[in-house]
Amino acid sequence: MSLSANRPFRVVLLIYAALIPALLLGYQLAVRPALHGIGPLDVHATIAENGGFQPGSIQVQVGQKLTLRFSSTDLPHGIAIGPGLGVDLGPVIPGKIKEVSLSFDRPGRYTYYCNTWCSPNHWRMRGVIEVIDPANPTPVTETDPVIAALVAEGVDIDAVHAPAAATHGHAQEMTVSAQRGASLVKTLTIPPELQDVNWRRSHSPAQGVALLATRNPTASDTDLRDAVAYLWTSSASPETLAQAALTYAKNCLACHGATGGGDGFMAGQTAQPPVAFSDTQHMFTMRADVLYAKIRRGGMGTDMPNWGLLFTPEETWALVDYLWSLALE
Ligand code: HEC
Ligand SMILES: [Cu+2]
Repeated sequence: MSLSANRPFRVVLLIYAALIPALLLGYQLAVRPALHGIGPLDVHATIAENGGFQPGSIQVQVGQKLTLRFSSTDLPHGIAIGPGLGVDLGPVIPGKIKEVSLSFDRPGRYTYYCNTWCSPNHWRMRGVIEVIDPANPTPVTETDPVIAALVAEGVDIDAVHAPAAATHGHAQEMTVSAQRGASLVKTLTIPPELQDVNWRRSHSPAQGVALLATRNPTASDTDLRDAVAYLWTSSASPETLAQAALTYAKNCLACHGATGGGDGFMAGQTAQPPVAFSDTQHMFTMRADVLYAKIRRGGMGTDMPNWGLLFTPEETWALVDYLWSLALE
């Protein structure tokens, strides 16, 4: 009995013998650099026309703690940092301060930006956090596989299309009901492609209708369109859509309108009219991967900002799914 009672003690001793050096090493690697953090660093916000954020860029090392203190000298600005950090500090009112501490576990570029419409050039209010790894200083260039695939396929992401206004006021507007489609898909023959999210992302709803028609030759156009509308809006969870709706309201509504009518309060001031996502006929011709690429890259010379520096690929797909819900539900 006394022998076996000794064993747990020895095990505990061994664990401690290994743990203490590990803790010391961990302290050297992780805690010490963090103690020599940056800040609190004051970041002043003014409208883009008066210089935007000062400073406009910050460099930090991997693992280093960065503390930022945002203040505004003119109007309330909304402060968020992305992509993928989940930092949204809400409004910074002149005279008040919002502070945040961050540390990054890998090199890359992050953006602090305003998400409250504050001036005609509001969306240009952006600053860069560059995270470098001193042990591995070559900058990481990440290519987006979705955009690379589009380029390889020869799709012109910047192709100019007829302004949204041209499709308005025409005889009959296309309407669809995804809800009706939900029961139709149970009776129609759905080809495997249409059940594959990757196929749906790289094809337009119009192409979906054409494919569905080959398997269901007696179905009416309305039935085919409603079924496709259901399939195209069925990928995202309600939680994802709710989050995307918030992102849309803060960043896109000003131009594209609350319900995607292309009629936001800034719509009259852009070089080209913002696309109306509620225009079902137009959206039936669009591919999700092209919408994704346009959101991430923006439109050259059209005043459509680029959002690839603010949102993760997942957040961008969620926005695309939200646009489908505006177009097809
Ligand atoms: C400053 C105004 C403005 C803001 C803000 C804006 N957009 Fe746009 N957007 C435009 C304009 C203008 C176009 C039309 C570009 C063109 O004609 O190719 C456009 C085009 C697009 C397109 C291409 C649609 C198509 O059918 O070709 C997508 C997708 C899009 N915007 C999504 C978004 C999302 C998502 C947001 C918010 C994260 C956003 N936009 C914010 C102005 C804006
Ligand atoms: Cu702003």
